[in-house]
Amino acid sequence: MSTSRLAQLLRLYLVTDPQALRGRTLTDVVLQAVQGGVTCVQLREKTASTRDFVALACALTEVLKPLGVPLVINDRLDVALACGAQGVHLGQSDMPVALARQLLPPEVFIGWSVETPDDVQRAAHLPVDYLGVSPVFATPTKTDTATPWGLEGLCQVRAMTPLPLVAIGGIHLGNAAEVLTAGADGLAVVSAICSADDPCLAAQALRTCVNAFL
Ligand code: TPS
Repeated sequence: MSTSRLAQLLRLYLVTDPQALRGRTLTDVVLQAVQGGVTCVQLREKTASTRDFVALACALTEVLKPLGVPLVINDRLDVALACGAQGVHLGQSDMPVALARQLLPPEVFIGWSVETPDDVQRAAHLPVDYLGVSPVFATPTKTDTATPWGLEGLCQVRAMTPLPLVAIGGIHLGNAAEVLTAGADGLAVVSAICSADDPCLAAQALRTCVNAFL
């Protein structure tokens, strides 16, 4: 896939968290979010059994494939392979990306979280397809994060790499425009959509904001 096509697919990127769903099912929230205009979905399960993770991934694949929305699996290559996901997202303490590249079919794209300028420099020599600039702002959703980049940090990352950049961490409608202005190709959110009263409306509002930057 070309870099510009991938950047397009990452414009409004929903990352799931079972704890953010407020009692609703994952599939319901994902479907509403896609109706609202989410362009990519990452399944992120930190405590599920492998069996449950695979079952969820397969269920989401069935829902998303006909809609043309790519599914990305967080951390677990085996789960991605089992469900035929389009992408894998890896953090700094996950499987090394060079090894992941060897294990995955060439059409499966790989995203990598960058937490420091050193990480961004390393990415230039690694087989990664996009970077997650993480976290841009402090977030209660993930508490084991590095120091936030802030908008200036995001601008610096933009200047350092031609790779598609997805900004994540504390992003919501109120700061989305400045995050895009700072150079992100896409917005990745957990709580702004998963925990919204109406995930469809929340996604719609964010998508309108993203579209204004097209
Ligand atoms: C594309 N990550 C960093 S901050 C955060 C997560 C899950 C929570 C954001 O929650 N980049 C990508 N995917 C990931 N899973 C990460 C980084 C890791 P909220 O939007 O509620 O602030």
